[in-house]
Amino acid sequence: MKVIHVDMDAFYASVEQRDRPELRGRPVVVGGDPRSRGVVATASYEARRFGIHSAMPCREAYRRCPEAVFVPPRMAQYVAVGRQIRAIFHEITDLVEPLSLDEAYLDVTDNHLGEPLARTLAVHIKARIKAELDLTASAGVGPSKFIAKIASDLRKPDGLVVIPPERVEEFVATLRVEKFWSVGPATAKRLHAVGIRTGADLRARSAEELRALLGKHGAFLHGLACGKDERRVTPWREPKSKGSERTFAEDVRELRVLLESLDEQAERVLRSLDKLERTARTVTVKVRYDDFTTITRSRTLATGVGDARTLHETAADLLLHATEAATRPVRLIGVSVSGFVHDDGPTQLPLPGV
Ligand code: DCP
Ligand code: MG
Repeated sequence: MKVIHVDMDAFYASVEQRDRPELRGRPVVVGGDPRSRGVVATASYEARRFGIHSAMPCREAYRRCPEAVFVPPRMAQYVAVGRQIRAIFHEITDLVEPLSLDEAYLDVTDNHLGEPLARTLAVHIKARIKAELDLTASAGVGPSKFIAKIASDLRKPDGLVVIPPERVEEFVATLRVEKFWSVGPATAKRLHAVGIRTGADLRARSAEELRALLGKHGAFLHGLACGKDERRVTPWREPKSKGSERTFAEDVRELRVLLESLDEQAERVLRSLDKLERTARTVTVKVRYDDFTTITRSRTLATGVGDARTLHETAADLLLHATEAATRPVRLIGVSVSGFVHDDGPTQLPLPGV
């Protein structure tokens, strides 16, 4: 497997410096107001020299560098840039697994450019991000996700580190356990307590010994230390529908109760559609009667369902006119939407977790 991990440098701050040239070369802190209780989302590399970092209270950041420029985040802009970055990735391979707005794994073992050298692809991606978006990214190349991710972090900013398979062993040997995927402060502490500080220390122990110490996790870490990481790059797939359903504690005969439940569910479904930045044209109502017979009734609208009210009204209409709800007791009721249309233009790539 050939994996590239790409991570943008000081992402939010770099976008601000790009869009506001007067901020270039200056310490920039993206986050809350320095007088507020907010925390730092990220800091430009100029600000990091003062010891400012993500998750630090803004007040502390101000104390460390009063001349820093504090900028409120513009999420919509970062989402838009994240989408542009992702579009570049998708020109290389379909196997893109985003970890956040500014970070993704790419499995380039087979790629759309037919390029055998992952390093060449990483150079190409960085160059395109620079040329088209005027931003810098760091990339790591390796035979697994684990290696690629650590590599991308080694020479930030604007870094490129390639760890070929034959160098994995020595690379992992010198890694501190804190750097290992899945090792948080608590695990690190337990490992330190028994004298395990590096990948080499992990390898020197048997898988059984590590299992005795940390359970399954221990065996997994032993595998990582031996260069074993079988995790695939799994692209995020857009769901084909979004729905909600509710089983009642007791079968329901009153229409009012069914309609109230539909109302609640319509809200919920719309919220998840908003998250996906999608609207949908087909509304489906599902009803399960007291004898477990289950029916679905759908209607496709001319345009996308834009608000909870339209969704609720369509669902209620289906329930009243196309089902036997209320004349028969109902055990479960649900509403779902499908037939997604894009909110703003058909060329967008979906963004998970935003
Ligand atoms: N972020 C945040 N809060 C955090 C960490 C990150 O809001 N505690 C946001 C701001 C970052 C973005 O996510 O710009 C990406 O996070 P990274 O960890 O990749 O950090 P940066 O891209 O800012 O810097 P680096 O160059 O170290 O990757
Ligand atoms: Mg980053």
